[in-house]
Parts: sequence; structure tokens; C-alpha cells
Amino acid sequence: LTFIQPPQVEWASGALAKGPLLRKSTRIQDLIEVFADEPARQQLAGEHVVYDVEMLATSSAEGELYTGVTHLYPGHVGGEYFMTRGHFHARREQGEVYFGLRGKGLLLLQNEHGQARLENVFAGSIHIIPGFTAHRLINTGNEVLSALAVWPAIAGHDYAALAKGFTLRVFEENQQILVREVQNG
Ligand code: PAN
Ligand code: ZN
Repeated sequence: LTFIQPPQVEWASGALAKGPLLRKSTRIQDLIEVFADEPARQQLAGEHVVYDVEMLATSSAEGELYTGVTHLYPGHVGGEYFMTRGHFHARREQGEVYFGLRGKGLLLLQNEHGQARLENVFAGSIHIIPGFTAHRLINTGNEVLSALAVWPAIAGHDYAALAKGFTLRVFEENQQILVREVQNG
């Protein structure tokens, strides 16, 4: 009898290993109108990677779970911290769990009424994202923010529903975190 070697996450780096992986990089040039200051985004090097996602290549069947790690790099666009695009699940009722692995940041959660809240993300933090709740990671630190996520394979992503953005935006001003409420969220 042999013991199966499972995939693993390197706690220190947040890297996934030992399994068939899927990878996706999201660059500055992909994040059109995601940041408040669109001209500032256009001034930056388009090829610069804002975040990488590594995902275990597992079954997409109903009832199965996906596992992925997001590595969100430190940086700003017009003073606004680097962040993921953010989304609702296409199947709105489907939740997700995020686990902070390294770095420091915020998880922005927003319900369908536009009510938003922010949770601190750090190595060891656990985030229960309920159904009907959009989610976005924000890196407020100077290091890479890595978080592990587990979500239902059937959940899907709906990016269009938040095309006008979330109702909160997070900036760095005078080396402090500044949260701004947005009108047209
Ligand atoms: C995560 C996200 C990942 C990238 O795996 O997909 O952090 O963020 P965007 O999908 O918003 O670009 C997740 O929430 N999956 O459901
Ligand atoms: Zn999700």
C-alpha cells in the first residue's frame, strides 16, 4: 500500500505545489476602470502584474470544491492600494472561505444592497464569505498578500454586476489607510 502525496501549500510563501495547477496573472492593463483614477492607471506600465492566482486543477462537477491561492502584490494606482477585480458569484447563494497566508491587507465584502464591510487579512486569518456577498482583496502592506480560497466549483464569477465598483475604496494617504465612501457604487 502506498500513501498518496497530496497537493500542498507552502505556508511561508503561500505557493501551491505537487498537483496539476492552473495559473492566471492579472496585469495593470487588464484592470480597466477598476481603480478610481483611470488616467493614473494608464500612466503605469501595463505589463506590471497586480495579482497571480494559482488553482488546483480539480473537478468542476456540482458539489466539488475549488482551491486557489491569490498573490496580490504591493502597489498603488493614484494612491489607491492594489486590489483584485472583485466579484459576486454567478450563483449568488454560493459562499467561499478565504484564509490569510502572508502579508497584510483587507477583505472588502459587499452585499446586494451595496452595504460594505472590511475585514483585516493577515497570516492565519479566516474569512467566511456568505452567499450573496461580493468580495475583493486589498493589499495595504509593503509585502505580497497571499490568501488561500476554497469555493464551490459551480459558483462561477460575475464581474459585470460590480462594473460601477464597490461602495468603499481604500487609499494610502500620509502613510495611513484612508477609506472613502463612493457615491455611484
Ligand atoms: C478567488 C478570486 C481571486 C482573484 O479565487 O477569483 O482572488 O480575484 P478576482 O476573481 O476578483 O479577479 C475567488 O474569490 N474565487 O471565487
Ligand atoms: Zn469568489
